[in-house]
Amino acid sequence: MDDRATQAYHLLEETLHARNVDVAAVRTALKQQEIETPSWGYADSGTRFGVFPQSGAAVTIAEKLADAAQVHKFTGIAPLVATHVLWDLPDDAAVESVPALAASLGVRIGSINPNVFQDREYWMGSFGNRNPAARRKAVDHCLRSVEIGKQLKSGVLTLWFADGTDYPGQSDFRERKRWFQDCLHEVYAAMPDGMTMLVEYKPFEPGLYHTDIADWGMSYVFCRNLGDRARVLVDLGHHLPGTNIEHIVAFLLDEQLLGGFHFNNRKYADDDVMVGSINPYEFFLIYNELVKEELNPRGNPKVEYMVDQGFNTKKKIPGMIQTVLMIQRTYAKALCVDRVRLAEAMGNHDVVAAEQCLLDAFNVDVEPLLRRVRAEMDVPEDPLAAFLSSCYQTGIERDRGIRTGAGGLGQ
Ligand code: AFD
Ligand code: MN
Ligand code: MN
Repeated sequence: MDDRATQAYHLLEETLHARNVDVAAVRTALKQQEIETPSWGYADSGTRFGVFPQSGAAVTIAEKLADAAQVHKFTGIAPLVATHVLWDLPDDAAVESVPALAASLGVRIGSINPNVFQDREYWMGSFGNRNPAARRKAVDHCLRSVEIGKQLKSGVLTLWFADGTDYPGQSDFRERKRWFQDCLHEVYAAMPDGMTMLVEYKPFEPGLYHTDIADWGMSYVFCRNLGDRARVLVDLGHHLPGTNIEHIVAFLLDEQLLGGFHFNNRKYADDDVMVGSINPYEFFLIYNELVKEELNPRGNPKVEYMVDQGFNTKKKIPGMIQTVLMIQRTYAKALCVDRVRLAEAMGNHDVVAAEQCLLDAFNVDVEPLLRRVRAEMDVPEDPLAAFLSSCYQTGIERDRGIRTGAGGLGQ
């Protein structure tokens, strides 16, 4: 760190000490942060109106791991990579190639994502399909995903279902609920003790009239009925406008059922744009609840911090670095809340002072703190600038060019 950066850090340290913040503990927490980036974020995905393949986009799992490893190399806090079974691990050879490859790149496999939403048989659903053969196919694919998780030493099976209906009368809600429960039970029973099932919810898309796991409550009920290794996955883009997500997060934490996140942000729908890019204060308020649990643990098991984003108009690796830095910055801000003053203000019903505690933390320029932490972690103080000045992006564009295949949505 140069002298100006050092001076800025010490000024910030003074401010935080005056706000009852244990700066040494904050630096430790920031160094322990681990974020999972998705393999599909490095490949071409697109929208339902088309895919615009990018030069250098990853196609194979080897390329996706290599690109993810760059994000970890420059940020130091993104060692985990989510895999999507059909897009990344289509055969045993691909699965067998992963452990050595990941180890050589300094990354680890995070969650395993089955895909029960693209094959022809799933036209009318997977676990919610009236046809038992379709349900059988979906369960078998999830059972294979559990086996892959064992092989890759993944402790997390993340389940998202596109199941739903387009019109009233198309299907019976309660019949589908029972098919889901039975199928989930079979997959849950096959998981080894060290594996956790995260059940994701989404109120809309692709089902136009209903989706079978539409909100946190439905996921909660399924998880409760399964056992203590099933927990709720909160995808930030999966809420209707106006939903208070930080309240849902707090409620799930209190129930010890918060399994993890798919970080992204939305302006209109499930846009999968960069987390915090549209509503950074909401993201801060979510992290405020997570930090409260960290400082005063009440039993919620380990939370998985997973990114679920695609990049159509951004270049993918720099876009993912921006995302990881946004998550790091937001976590740092939440760690800067003066919780002594906040508790006093709450106790006195002093609403202005209470809100001001959060606003003060949100408005802290944490960059001097992050630069100090990065220097101590021996990663670049400006990870994005460092990556952009490296030759990696030009290298993959030269070597890979524009291709199609193995991206999200089966490109
Ligand atoms: C889509 C779904 C859901 C899922 C993700 C990866 O909406 O968020 O987690 O694809 O399969 O974004
Ligand atoms: Mn998701
Ligand atoms: Mn989504």
